[in-house]
Amino acid sequence: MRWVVIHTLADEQLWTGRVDDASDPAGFRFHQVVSVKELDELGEREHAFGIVGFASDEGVRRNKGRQGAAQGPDAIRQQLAKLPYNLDKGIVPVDIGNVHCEGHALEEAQAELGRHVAKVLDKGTTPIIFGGGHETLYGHYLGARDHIGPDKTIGIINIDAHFDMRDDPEPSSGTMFRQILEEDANAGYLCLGIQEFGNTEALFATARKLGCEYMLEKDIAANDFQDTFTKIDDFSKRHDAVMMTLCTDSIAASSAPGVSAPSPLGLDPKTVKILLTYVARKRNVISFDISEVNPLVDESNKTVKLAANLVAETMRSFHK
Ligand SMILES: [Mn+2]
Repeated sequence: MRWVVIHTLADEQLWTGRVDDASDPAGFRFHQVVSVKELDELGEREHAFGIVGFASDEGVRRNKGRQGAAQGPDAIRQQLAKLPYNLDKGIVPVDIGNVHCEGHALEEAQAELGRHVAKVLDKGTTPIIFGGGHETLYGHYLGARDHIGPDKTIGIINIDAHFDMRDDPEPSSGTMFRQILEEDANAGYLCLGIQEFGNTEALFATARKLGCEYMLEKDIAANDFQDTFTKIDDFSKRHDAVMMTLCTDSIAASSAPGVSAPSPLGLDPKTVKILLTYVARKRNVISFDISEVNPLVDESNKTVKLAANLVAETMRSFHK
């Protein structure tokens, strides 16, 4: 039988929370400004950001991880809803709902996510994608590539403990960057936060062979971030468009236990905030996804809360 890919409108009930002030925008929280719309209702440059959820952990299942990231998009919405809306009040975010991966139809769901992302970009709106396992990134990439066309160069900056370049025959949450670099001669890959004991020597060799640029977790914050910033500057300059993706398992397990594969020696969350906000300021950054938030294995919702805060910080920094 063939599984279908389903799109659902975001539940308005997710965008609720405390009301400090019902009329003064200075007192608003996210739930008071985010509107829920169908993709087809988006106007030209009507919204600064378009939130799209990818309710999938099929890639995590195929990669033999702990499933639950399909619950990520709605959990992140619920937490983000409660945060103060300390962003530009002019053009506000819109939520166009979730693309669901039903059954094992990952490739179809990624293609559908790509159609959503491309359409949001075509409307002059910045996609903010809530995963989903890190297989979200592949759908994100399809949409970004479709939007910019085949000839422009696209650079992907990934904050991750893992390369996600496995040589498995079936696409999963561990294969996306190998897929992209093998298929797309105009794509570049910069990975920040690699754990030495999170990847085999063979994966390091694959990364080097396919031209992946990377920085180890232990080197990111050294020299007051100057080496990292230089690397990001150089990488951004070499690509027409840049996409950004955060694999939440790059963050230390003490701060982000709610992921499929926790990193005991992962990055400090404040370091990740610095990386996200630095990259978001680049003029040619076009989109962002946060992946691998798994509410089912979280502790006291702290990974979900961290994710919502990182999303808000990233949105506030976009093109600033
Ligand atoms: Mn990853």
